[in-house]
Amino acid sequence: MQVSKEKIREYNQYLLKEHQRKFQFISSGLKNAEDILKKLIEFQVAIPSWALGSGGTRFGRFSIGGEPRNLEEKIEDIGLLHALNRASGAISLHIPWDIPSNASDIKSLAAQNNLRFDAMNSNTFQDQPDQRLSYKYGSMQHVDKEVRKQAIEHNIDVIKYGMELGSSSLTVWLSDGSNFPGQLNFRKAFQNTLESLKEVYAALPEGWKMFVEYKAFEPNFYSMTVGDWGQSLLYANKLGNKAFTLVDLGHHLPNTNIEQIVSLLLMEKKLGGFHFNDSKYGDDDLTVGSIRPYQLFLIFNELIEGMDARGMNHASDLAWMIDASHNVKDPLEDLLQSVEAIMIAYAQALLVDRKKLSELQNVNDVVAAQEILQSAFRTDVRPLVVEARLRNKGAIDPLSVYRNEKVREQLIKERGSKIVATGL
Ligand code: LRH
Ligand code: MN
Repeated sequence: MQVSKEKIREYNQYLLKEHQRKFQFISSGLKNAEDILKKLIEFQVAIPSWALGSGGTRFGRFSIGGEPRNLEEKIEDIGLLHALNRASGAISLHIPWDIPSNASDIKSLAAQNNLRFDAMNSNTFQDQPDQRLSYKYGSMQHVDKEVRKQAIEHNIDVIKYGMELGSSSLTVWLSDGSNFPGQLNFRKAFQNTLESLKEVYAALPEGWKMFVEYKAFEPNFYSMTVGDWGQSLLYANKLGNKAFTLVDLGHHLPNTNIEQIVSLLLMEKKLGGFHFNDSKYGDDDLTVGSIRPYQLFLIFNELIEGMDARGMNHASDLAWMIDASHNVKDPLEDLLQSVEAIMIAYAQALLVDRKKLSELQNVNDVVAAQEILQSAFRTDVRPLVVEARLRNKGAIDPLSVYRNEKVREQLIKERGSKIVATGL
């Protein structure tokens, strides 16, 4: 289902005056409004192909209806999101959930929807029906060389799909680990995993990157073989300069200072990208910014500080991806909210007077330094985010257009109410 530019312009008419009043108010108080707008317009977030249907937990899954039945419909749904917010211009595929039936058709359909392919994701955390060897006791860590070989070959296949689609990076998240003391030799598990990753790394085409995603627990609950940023950095350093760490916000132990991790990984030139979501307890995969918006702002604050210190391009030098699961919300509404939260946190962090902050840090003026950050976080930057979207031919209020156009109802009519999309 599509929402045309004309339709979006019509909806914007009603909200334009009020937006211009608010935009005038905030931009008149800013020296760098145009620079911030330019950065917001360029900033694109990749949408996970596995999060376009209703998610679930082991306790249950509640269908929303109208879920995409194939990769083509997933691309259309993301195309719709992008038409509304003009900040969702990329799709991150998960193999084998999204094997492209015909890569060139899929590539042109994505282009028609102004979408590019971001990182490809491999899957050695499930056994596929036609799979020879099981990943029950892990994949790249496995004591059996044949199982490791199977996992390596799968990742190389994923790279091939990505090359056909124009992707240029591979995310490797390994569910490998152990549930009980004594089950695993940690050192051998690390070395098996490193040897396996080296074979995948060797298969990376020119210009490709590998992202090593870490996770503290689940589905293993005693040890994870890529369990934290330190272990991921160890792998990335031992693999080479095409390998980087990937920070999924939900993959940390409670109260972890993620913004400090981000700052140090950037300093080490080993931060590859993000899986944005939010959580209160574990890997809850909730809407971005819905639980800890200040943490999200602090992460963007460190990102801008670190990226500007190295002259990096905010929009293209790191991989910006969402990784969420929608148990009670309409997946498309949830993703619209998540992209909005990311743009707001980025805009707030762009307000920070870094020169002043550094001067105050150099004289240990703790109160004034904190006030610099909190006044940026307490600034309503939504008119800046809306103006960037408007200049990008998007909707002033994507969620209300989505609802007024009765998109979900239409999708249910078109696709039925019982469809279960591939993914989590
Ligand atoms: C693991 C993870 C990983 C994906 C999966 C869908 O928790 O974050 O990034 O492969 O979710
Ligand atoms: Mn993830």
